[in-house]
Amino acid sequence: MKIYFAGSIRGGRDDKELYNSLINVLKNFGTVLTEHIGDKDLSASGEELSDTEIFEKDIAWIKEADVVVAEITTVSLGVGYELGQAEAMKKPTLCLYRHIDGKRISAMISGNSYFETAVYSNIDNATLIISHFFNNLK
Ligand code: 6K6
Repeated sequence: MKIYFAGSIRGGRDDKELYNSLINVLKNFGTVLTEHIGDKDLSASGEELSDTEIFEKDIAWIKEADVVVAEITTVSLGVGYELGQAEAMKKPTLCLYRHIDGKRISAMISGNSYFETAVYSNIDNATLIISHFFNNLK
């Protein structure tokens, strides 16, 4: 099972430790192609690859992946784009987010029945949601 994990980079790195915890949970279900998303040393702008190389590599990884899991609490244009690509490539896709007072996730995600979206509040209930997602894959 190859898993593409998506999380904000230039959209903001406030949740990077959470991404790392989610990636560790996901590793129980397969190979995470995008472990760097949880890298605590990755700054929002400091990157070694050109933007074209990043784009081409990530699109190839989405194609290669069996499933896509995204943490969407921190709004990210890149994650939104990846979700659109995941839908176009018919990849089973789980979107996880945390409730934040006064904030709502985009209707383009919550209003799209293609995506499985779930609210979580800590790594334990995120783990249950992730297990349920993998156990119910067709
Ligand atoms: C090097 C090491 C770690 O990251 C880098 C370089 N940057 C990126 N590398 C890989 N994927 C990236 C990078 N920047 C953005 N992305 C992709 O877009 C990721 O797969 C994320 O899910 C998403 C984040 O988009 P923004 O708009 O928040 O940057």
